[in-house]
Amino acid sequence: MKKVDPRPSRAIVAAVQLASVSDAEFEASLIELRQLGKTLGFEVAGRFTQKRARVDAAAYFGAGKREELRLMREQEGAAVVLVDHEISPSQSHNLEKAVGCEVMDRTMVILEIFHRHARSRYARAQVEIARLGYMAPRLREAAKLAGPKDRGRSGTGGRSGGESHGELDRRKIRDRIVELQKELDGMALERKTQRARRHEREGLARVALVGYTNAGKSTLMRALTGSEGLVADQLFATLDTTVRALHPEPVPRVLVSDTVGFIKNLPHGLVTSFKSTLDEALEASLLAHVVDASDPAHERQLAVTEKALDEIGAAGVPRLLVFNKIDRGGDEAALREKYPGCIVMSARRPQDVAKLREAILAFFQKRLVEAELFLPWSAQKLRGQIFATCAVLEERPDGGGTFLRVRGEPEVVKRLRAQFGKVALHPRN
Ligand SMILES: Nc1nc2c(ncn2[C@@H]2O[C@H](COP(=O)(O)OP(=O)(O)OP(=O)(O)O)[C@@H](O)[C@H]2O)c(=O)[nH]1
Ligand SMILES: [Mg+2]
Repeated sequence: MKKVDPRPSRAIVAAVQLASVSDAEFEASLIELRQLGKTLGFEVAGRFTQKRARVDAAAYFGAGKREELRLMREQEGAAVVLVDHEISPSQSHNLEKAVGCEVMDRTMVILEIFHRHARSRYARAQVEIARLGYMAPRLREAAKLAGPKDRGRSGTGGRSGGESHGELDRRKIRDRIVELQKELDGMALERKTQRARRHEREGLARVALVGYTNAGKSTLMRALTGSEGLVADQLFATLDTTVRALHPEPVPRVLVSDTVGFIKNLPHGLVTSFKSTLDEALEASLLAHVVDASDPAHERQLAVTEKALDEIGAAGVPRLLVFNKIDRGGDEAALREKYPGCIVMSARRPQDVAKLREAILAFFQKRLVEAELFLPWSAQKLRGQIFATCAVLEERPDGGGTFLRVRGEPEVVKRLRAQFGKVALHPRN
């Protein structure tokens, strides 16, 4: 059996600081890359930076710096260099040659995390498409660098005569992407039907927890719903949207969804998967935007999240701004002044979670409407549905059935009326 080395591989984080990037921004980004590296299981052994007007076209760092980086990585015994930019296949190849170890750019690091954390069939397919899209041009580059020698080399099998290794791989990638996309389209349809059914069953009051990665969304989800979602001090612990009812349950119920986190410079291929994963969140009537108040970079993180929300079409959805982790740091008074109406809290304090719950409930209570419905004896089996989706304020027998005075989401009340028409249900006023 192969022995697994228990020691984590060592990595160096490396970046060129462009003239347009402030020191603070540059630092925050490197710290984030370090966290991304840790999430992948690397022990980050050092950092290496260079100021430049633009990155070196051939190998990202200039020639002298490449040599310095090689020495540093040898001294540190690092097995990989993590680069804080998306670099081209040839830059990556040349840099690897110069420093003598594997180079992963920011995009590849994020893709790898997504790959490892994807659980559902849906998330897996999304991430695989993004990875294939990233790999395709790199394979082309590798084939070019390998030159004509590569032609005719065996190993892949099933290759038709005259086709080079690289061409074959590219064709396979294209086919696989088409196949995956078909699978995804099917799943998307299925999810849509499921969502519609759930709406019918459970009503429409829905709040989505959104925000930068590691802000504490899943922790709040657990605290608000009493569920056991995955919480981890990692970036992108959550990749799938999960939905649970607020617990203890108010009437009508409120559903809470936990969503994938945002990050700056999200790889292009993943933007699409974010969109579909977030579709569910977009159907929420309220977005609780969770921000890590203790992170010195929280303002930038907040801005990245807001921009991403705009891009996926959520600009118009009402927001509740939630500054979390205040027990770890952050200036509560300054936050309250700068963001009126925000909630400043710690997911670790039950009384704070209760306050968040109240704020969410208050939002939904405001929207509720009251209606009177008449339910004939012949339609009593619908009682369950009414009780599940509305608060029943009064109930009295009346002639051939029951009058119910209910309070519920406007859409739910409207649907109850439309669904059963005047025969089974008579709304009054
Ligand atoms: N001190 C402190 N730590 C917190 C608080 N809320 C969450 N955490 C910790 O922060 C880390 C990230 O929490 P998660 O709930 O996984 O964050 P997330 O937003 O779901 O992250 P992703 O799924 O990666 O996007 C975990 O280690 C939590 O225990 C808080 O209020 N105070
Ligand atoms: Mg999470």
